[in-house]
Amino acid sequence: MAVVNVTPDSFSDGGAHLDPEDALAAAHRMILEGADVLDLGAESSRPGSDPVSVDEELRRLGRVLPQVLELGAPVSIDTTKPEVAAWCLQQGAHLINDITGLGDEMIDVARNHGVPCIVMHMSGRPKTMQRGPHYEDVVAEIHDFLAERVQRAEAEGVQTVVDPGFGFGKSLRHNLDLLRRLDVFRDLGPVLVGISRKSMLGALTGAETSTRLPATLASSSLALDRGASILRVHDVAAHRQLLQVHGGCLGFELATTEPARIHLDGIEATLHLGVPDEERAHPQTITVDLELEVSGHRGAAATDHIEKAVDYAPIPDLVRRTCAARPVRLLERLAQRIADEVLAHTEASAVRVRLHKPGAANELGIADVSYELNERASETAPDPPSGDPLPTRVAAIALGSNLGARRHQLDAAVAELRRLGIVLAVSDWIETDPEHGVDQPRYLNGAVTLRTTLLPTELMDELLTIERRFGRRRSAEPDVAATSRTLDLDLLLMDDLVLDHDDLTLPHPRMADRDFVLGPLAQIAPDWRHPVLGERIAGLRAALDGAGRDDTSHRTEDRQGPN
Ligand code: HH2
Repeated sequence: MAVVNVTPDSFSDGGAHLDPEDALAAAHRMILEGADVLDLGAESSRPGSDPVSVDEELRRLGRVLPQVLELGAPVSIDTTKPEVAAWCLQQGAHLINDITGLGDEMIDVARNHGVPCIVMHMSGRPKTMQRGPHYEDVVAEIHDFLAERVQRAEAEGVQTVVDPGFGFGKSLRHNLDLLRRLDVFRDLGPVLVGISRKSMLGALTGAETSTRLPATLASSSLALDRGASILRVHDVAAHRQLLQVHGGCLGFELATTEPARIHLDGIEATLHLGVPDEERAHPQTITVDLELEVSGHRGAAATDHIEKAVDYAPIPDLVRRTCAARPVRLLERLAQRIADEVLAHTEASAVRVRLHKPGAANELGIADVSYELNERASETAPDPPSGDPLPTRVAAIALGSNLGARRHQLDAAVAELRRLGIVLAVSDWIETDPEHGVDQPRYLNGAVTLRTTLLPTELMDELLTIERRFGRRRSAEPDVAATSRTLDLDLLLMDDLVLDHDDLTLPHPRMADRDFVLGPLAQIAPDWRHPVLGERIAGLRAALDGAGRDDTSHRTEDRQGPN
């Protein structure tokens, strides 16, 4: 769980995210770094802090919550006020984090919206809580308090996560007792721990708030060992690494000596196959069965986290593309190509490829001829890779965004494009006015050239998937077409291909009229010739300039890093 404080006075990052754009950028960065939940708070609870009014808390949250929700990650609201929680849940927030131990009114709000709650223990209130805190048995007393609140919430059908509340009305000794005996709380359900950068770490190490990451990681690791399920942290990337080591270690404990096997049976692929030329001239369909030997499953077995599982979803497409890439005479050669591609593009340590060619030998009374090949990665991954490489094409892609954390969305989209091939060049991000003077926020635009083995329609599908991941809805409806967008990706050119399919036209039909497309593209591919107009991109740009483009609407926003 990543902390996003839109406060001027939080103890660890006071004011850093008060500006909505900064908060949004931080939230987006944390999601990319691997945060599962964002905890959005607008009232500091540091010792000695003053409470804020409902109106002020709502004002701070209202400036960021809708945009943060659009990022698509679950959002928790760190608030003590039922009115604030209710408003945020109406907007679409997903859970409540109440540091005051979930009063009955807050339980009602959670029940009415059907959301879970984090119930935290605090002794007193932030203003005075650190003045001589006292317990007979800190662990037992806090356990009893949380048990009572959990029972009350459960009676109303509200799910809970418990949190002993490190630093909230506790001395260093109390905090350390709670951490050492954290496993006591596990009978109450999932346990959340928020020690990140807190003063108990300063008391132990003498480190200032901003340099407490090593101490935080040590405490997070202890908490995980004692059964914590959720870590509330400021430094997401560092904790992602910590969890990877933790999960890997657990997985190693669970490891068996045998690798796991994944079977993908019945992948149908169309290709030109056969020894006689006339047989190869016609497309035919074969069936491919794969068995992959993998060892990367252990993290998934240990943690139940999807991102630790072996991702087999792209493999059928890889097989189909390999089959379709070029004609082949023998099943033996085709099986070798498939094995090479699968081993090069997956973490499999070995692959068994079985090819079925139904009806191949009907005249011999054989219904199905199959050929099987076993390859291990070490044997089949010579450097450079064996086999003929898949053919590649260079694509030009336009990027645009006028909603949310524009820069970060565009940077993240470029990172996604790198998964699809080799990004050859990235233009500057250029700020532009919306097309046709539509009343919308201004855009950031740019362009990328990408070398890829994907076919044009496959690349187009990937671009649409990336857009959807960033929350973009495409529609033929004019009002939707004219709405703002978190991310817009347009396939402009692919080599010198000219296509006019139902769902894809190349070159992009309106690229030559759009300065926000030609401007960035002319920076990175000035000599690329438009395959229909026959003119260089730089020439098309100059022609638009001549037609009276409004230069004042453009300014260079930022230079991309090394490509
Ligand atoms: N700690 C803080 C705030 N909210 N919620 C839970 N459930 N558990 C915690 O330990 C916890 C919390 C304090 O940290 P931070 O938000 O960084 O500072 P501030 O309260 O000063 O904004």
